[in-house]
Amino acid sequence: FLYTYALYPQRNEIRQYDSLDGLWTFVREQSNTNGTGLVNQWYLSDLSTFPNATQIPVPSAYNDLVEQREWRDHVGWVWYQLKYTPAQRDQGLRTFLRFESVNYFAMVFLNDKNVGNHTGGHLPFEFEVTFDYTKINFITVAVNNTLSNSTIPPGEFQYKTEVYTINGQPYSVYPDGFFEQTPDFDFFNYAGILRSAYVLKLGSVFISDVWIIAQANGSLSYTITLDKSTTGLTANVTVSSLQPTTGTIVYSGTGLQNSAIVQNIELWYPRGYGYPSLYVMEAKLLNGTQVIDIYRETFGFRTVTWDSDKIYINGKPFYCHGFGAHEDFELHGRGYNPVVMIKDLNTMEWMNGNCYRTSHYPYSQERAYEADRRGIAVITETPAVGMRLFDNTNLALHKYMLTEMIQRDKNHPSVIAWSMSNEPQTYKNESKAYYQQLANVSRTLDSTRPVTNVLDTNWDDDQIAEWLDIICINRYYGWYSNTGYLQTIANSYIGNFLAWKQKFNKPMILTEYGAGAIAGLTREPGVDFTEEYQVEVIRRVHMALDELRKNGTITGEMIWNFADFMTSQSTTRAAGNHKGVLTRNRQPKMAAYVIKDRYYNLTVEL
Ligand code: GCB
Repeated sequence: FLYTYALYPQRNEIRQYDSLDGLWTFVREQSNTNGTGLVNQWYLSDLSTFPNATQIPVPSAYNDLVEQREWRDHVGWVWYQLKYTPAQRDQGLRTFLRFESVNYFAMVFLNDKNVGNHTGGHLPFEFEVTFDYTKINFITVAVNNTLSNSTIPPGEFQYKTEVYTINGQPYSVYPDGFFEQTPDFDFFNYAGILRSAYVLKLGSVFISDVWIIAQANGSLSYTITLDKSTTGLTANVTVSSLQPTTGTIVYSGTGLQNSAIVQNIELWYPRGYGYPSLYVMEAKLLNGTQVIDIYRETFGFRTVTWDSDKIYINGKPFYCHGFGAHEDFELHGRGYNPVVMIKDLNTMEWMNGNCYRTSHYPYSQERAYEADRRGIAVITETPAVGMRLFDNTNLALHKYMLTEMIQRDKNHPSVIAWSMSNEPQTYKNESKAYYQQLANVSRTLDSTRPVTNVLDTNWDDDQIAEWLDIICINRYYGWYSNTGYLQTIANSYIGNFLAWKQKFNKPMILTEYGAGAIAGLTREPGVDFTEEYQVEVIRRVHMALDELRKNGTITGEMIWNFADFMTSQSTTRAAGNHKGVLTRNRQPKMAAYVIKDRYYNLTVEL
């Protein structure tokens, strides 16, 4: 795997980029034809001349933009192409094609050349390219969304046949080549170029990474990495406050690496605990007196610590009350949309939430910057959901994804923990060594944040809890078990959490609980899938959480889910998962008001 540092694109005095967002030519291969386009080198053609060509917006999933079932449920290759004419004035700059997210496997071509490939749906990648300045260039991206045992997240892929013999003649149930693709996770496998794409234009040597570690005691250390090792270059670095006393320079220094104790800083706190003060580090790369690159990164001074019971931010016990969520919306699916992102964060704040988990993949980096600014604490999770096979192939890919994620998000003060995965089958013995290695990767890269994993195993069979700093647990008492028996809910939670606590004595967060409710479906007394039942289940869980919170067993809670979201089809899902306290359109169900009140009271109690 190729590691790219992939700093978030920036335009400034030195750096430029072109946005590649907009309509791209789009051609879908037949489902699972095993690469007709590659065999026939489609990247050599102008795809807009193909009879089945259409246009699809970037960023967006393609699945919900067409009426044909085969498009929505497509499994296999699709092709994106854009004609790009580079500006003459850019000759002499180094250029990179950058994609914030392509799900799942991407092969990127510039004209007749495969400039690079990337595996995994929700993290950025970039490849250096050489444009032809004398003509129109073709940027082609072939995307494959097929899931298997060795994709992360995994899925089942199975060809199916069933043949009766009727009067001596074969009678086949399934059409030729019929297959079933079943994701091992509970959300729709939206595919395509899901986030923005860019042409980055940089100088002959540039800043490829800035790693900032800033703690509550004012200690600051930074490392600037260049894209290639170059002697004789130096850096001028200043740090100034962004809010609330904008512009005050609190540090200036030189060198690609340095550290200091900065006086009189204002700390970054999650909302409810203080102000989320941010600073900006300006790194100027110098060749003698000539400025050859500038990168400005926001960050905050804050320290995350933990003991056996709690998480602390800047030494204050932090109780997270928030949401499991999805990047999911009508029409564009998992495609990035600033409108949805801002509405989501505003609605989280309206419900008085102070945290969320990026279930079940890293969210857009735009959102991480917004969480910094708003003071929302985030548990950032890799795309590993539903892991069941713990072999070396998956371990290598999983380590790669964890590394890419930490590389991308390390400077965000809002990120308070790294989650290695969601609900892996960690009752299996093989998971033990696998997760020990992953936890080591996390700690080696970033010793300033706790490492966690979201578990649905139990205290008596889980193999990996011992490697975790924080134990995150998903539980659905009163929904998947004891459905309808409200009186059993509170004790189920209390008993289960106390048993975990007794065995591992670590801080714990309930990262998922809840019940499905179809908006507008009501019954008194409530039954499953009514708004009343969702409220009743949630209230019972809150009774348990209050007890567990007061006796120090848990350090946080997150309702599943912030909003309804699309899944693949199943008899337990009605056009998606309805455990949202909001509808998919982000309008409140009854449960939203219960959460809003509870989170208000939790904020007031601080
Ligand atoms: C879980 C999963 C989540 C599902 C949820 C549910 O435990 O982590 O992805 O959507 O349960 O609603 O079943």
